[in-house]
Amino acid sequence: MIWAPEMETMPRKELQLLQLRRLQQVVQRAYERVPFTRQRLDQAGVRPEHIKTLDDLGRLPFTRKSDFRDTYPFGLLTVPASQLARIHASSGTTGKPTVVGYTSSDLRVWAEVCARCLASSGAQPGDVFQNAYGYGLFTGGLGMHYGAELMGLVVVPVSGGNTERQIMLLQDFGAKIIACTPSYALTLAEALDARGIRPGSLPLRYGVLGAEPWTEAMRDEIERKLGITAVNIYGLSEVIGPGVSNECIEEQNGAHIFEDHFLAEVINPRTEKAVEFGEVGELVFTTLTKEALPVIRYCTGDIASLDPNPCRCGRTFVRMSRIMGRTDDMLIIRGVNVYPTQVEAALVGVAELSPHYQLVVTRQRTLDELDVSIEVNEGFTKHLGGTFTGEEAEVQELTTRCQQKLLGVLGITARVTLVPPGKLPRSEGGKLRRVVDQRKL
Ligand code: DLL
Repeated sequence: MIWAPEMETMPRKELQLLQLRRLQQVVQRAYERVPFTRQRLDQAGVRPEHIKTLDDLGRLPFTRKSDFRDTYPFGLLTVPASQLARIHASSGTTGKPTVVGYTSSDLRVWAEVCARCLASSGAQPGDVFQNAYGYGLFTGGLGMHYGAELMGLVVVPVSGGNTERQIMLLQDFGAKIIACTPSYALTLAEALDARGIRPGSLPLRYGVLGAEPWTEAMRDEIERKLGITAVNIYGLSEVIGPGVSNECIEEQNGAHIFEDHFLAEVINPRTEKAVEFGEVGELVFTTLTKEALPVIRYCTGDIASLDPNPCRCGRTFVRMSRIMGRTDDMLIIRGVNVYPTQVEAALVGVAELSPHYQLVVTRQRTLDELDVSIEVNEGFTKHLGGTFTGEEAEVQELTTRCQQKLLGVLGITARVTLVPPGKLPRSEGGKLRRVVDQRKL
């Protein structure tokens, strides 16, 4: 279902007028109230009244993660901290977290976009919704919680982790829709399997999965193992949290960006110029309705492309591709750009393997080495008589096959290690870190 049809199916021309009006207001507000932003605009020689068309967006300076760090904790707010209704924070790469604040009006907008996400993921008012995103400073849990309440779902606020209890609640409360990270969805699938619970025996039908990168191959695994339709939800704290975009169940092919609230651009991160629709680059967002913390041209570090083609679901909002990687988790190995998701796309789905893998990058003197560990599945272990040691001819053959696949996709040779089922780290409820770059340590 479409939660807000008057917005989500608005003709593009009308939408652009709305966006322009909101953009003008937001730039004005930030310029008047945030000394940091005023200084940035002054330096760039732009004043709010210069924004006459949507194309003038390109004249505004970018905002970056480092700007949050430099103004920690409240320097980017348009209101005194005493006027906030809530504060969230996400872990920064170094030391201090990235802090984001919301007024009560912001919380209403946030609930609205999260309600839209749930509706486009298959939820109907009255459905039981198991919310397995972490509650707390992380935006996932509370963001989805209020969206779900707004749309009339029956919320089970279980938060992340505690798989035993998750399963009991899935069985006893009969959630039809679940929200969690894709890696945690796999953890749940495995736990159900280990207890001999057939997914078909549960009322669970839909998954709203995101907060970390995943691939189509991973979607296939999750859908098959949990017996659900899984869609991708995207968002980030600096822009609002979950609810920036969400796939529709009709197409499951790109997440509609809620463009009445968030203006999207894709730029080439080197030249900082906008790229064409369909071309891959860095996602940049400008918030159009946020009060406490409007962000202007926030460079997300997330790599994706935009698709303006009409969608079967009827929404007129552009769709963004999956996040193909990040400008900063992009590994450069022997001069070649490598994204962990490329490894996932190459190996997940190989019949003998399970979807659990880890990348370790090391440097022997001057040469970078990429080690990819991936688990074989139970079937393969059984086929070897249950004694997986890594030395059999079949193991050698499979290793070589994986190496060749990786070479084909990455263009570099990786060392592949097949490991027995259950040996690699699992998501314990939140985002899973799949890359260990020992070159930096
Ligand atoms: O992860 C918000 C969120 C919660 C999104 C629940 C979806 C569901 P942060 O902790 O600030 O916020 O992390 C934001 O996570 O810049 C991306 O790199 C990554 N990310 C979020 N969603 C996706 C996704 C939340 N669907 C950062 N695919 C973003 C790939 C994602 N990466």
